[in-house]
Amino acid sequence: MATKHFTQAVYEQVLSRNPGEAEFHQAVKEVLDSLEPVLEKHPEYVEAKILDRLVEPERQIIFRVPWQDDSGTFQVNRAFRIEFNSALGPYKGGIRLHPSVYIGIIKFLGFEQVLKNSLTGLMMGGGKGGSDFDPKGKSDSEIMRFCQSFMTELCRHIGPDTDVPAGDIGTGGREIGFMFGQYKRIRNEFTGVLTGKGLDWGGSLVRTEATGYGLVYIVDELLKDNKKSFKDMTVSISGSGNVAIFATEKVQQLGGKVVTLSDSNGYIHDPDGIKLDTVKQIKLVERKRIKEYVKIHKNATYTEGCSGIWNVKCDIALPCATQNELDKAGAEALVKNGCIAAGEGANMPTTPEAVEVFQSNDVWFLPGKAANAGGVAVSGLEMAQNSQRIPWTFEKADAELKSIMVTIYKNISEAAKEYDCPNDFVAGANIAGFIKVANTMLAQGLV
Ligand code: NDP
Ligand code: 2IT
Repeated sequence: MATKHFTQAVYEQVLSRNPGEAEFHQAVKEVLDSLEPVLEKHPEYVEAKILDRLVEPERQIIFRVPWQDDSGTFQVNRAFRIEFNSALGPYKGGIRLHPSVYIGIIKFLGFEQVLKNSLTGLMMGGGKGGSDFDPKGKSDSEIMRFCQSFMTELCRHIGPDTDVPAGDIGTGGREIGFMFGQYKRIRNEFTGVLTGKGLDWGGSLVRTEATGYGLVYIVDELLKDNKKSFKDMTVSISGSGNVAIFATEKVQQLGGKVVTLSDSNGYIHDPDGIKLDTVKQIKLVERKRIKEYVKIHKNATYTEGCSGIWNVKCDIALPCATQNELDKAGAEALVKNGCIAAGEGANMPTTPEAVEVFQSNDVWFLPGKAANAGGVAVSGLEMAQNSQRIPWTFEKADAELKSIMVTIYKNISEAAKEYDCPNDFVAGANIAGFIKVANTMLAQGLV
């Protein structure tokens, strides 16, 4: 089939142009596989080389970040900003600070972000940034000096109408504050150049909670569509950062019971239901490890290592830590224990083999670019409030978030039905996200 040959050629080009970037290859392959039937129906996309252009970032910036640690020693990190696609608006996407960061991770995240941002219905292109800097164990002063040096270089490439970074793994409110301060100082501008800002200086209510809440809103919509709800559901969540904490909060508000959380060292299981106040104190206030939890709640257990978390019996699984954390064995264990749905709070936490296990066992599976879009959606609302110079109430931002997540569910379900794969939300999200970007790229000419 001609179009099959066409996506194969695009994929081969991606492999040869981006050697060794396994996560980027994985993200592209999943999308290209979903788009075969779309290309059959739309030869104009093939002719205009939309896919060839979509997989090649518009701009890739790699830079050095020198900084001084508390002992006076000079340190050097490597940082990236990939400005992937600006068809729908300024580049938009988070900054990841984690020792595993290299260009393949940032490209995969930037590529996902293009389609995710399209799904939100807001005017945002896609981008992503980050560094191999490890914030763990660093003092506030070290974090500040790193963030200032990082922004000293990045500030020349970004702007409120050009590229608007935000948080991701390792980048939260503290880091955004230091980065914003340095941008303002160098550029002499107080603008909405970053999202996830503090509430006193241009941040949006609900942005902190948005990714976790949005994840639960979209899974709730899926459940309602199938005459079910979170009430009395047992939910397994991985991670214990921003996304995991606020997903837990919303599940609990809707009457579900969250029984697990984790970090990169291991996981906790509390059969009585996670006590979120304890988790917030350990993670957000003390910045300690999740295993501290079992010192306080004696019925809970801590297990070293992460993969066993998916052996805990649950109705719904929400992986909220990092890429490829839920593999085939994990998915098989979830299926065996009667899990009915999985939603990705993290970006690409489920391996392709695990997705296959879910789909072939009729476990509803919501992919990250739809399920975790609530974070960037409220970032888009923060940009709107910054432009208006008027903050919205919590209720207004939360209602907008909910409405965006419900609309995403509707759009991806309809796309899946239109392309004869009902309930394949991976295909639905890729197709619905892609079509808007593709039509816009056609309209904007060869750029
Ligand atoms: P945080 O830094 O707040 O938390 C990350 C959590 O994941 C921590 O518990 C961390 O444990 C764990 N984790 C990180 N790396 C690994 C690893 N290699 N193996 C096991 N666990 C790991 O980040 P967020 O909660 O913001 O992000 C979590 C995921 O959600 C990421 O995939 C991110 O891209 C995605 N996401 C985030 C959004 C946001 O608005 N923040 C929006 C959309 C998606 P440890 O402390 O041990 O490192
Ligand atoms: O992966 C993501 O969508 C994010 N880390 C949030 C990006 C943003 O710009 O809010």
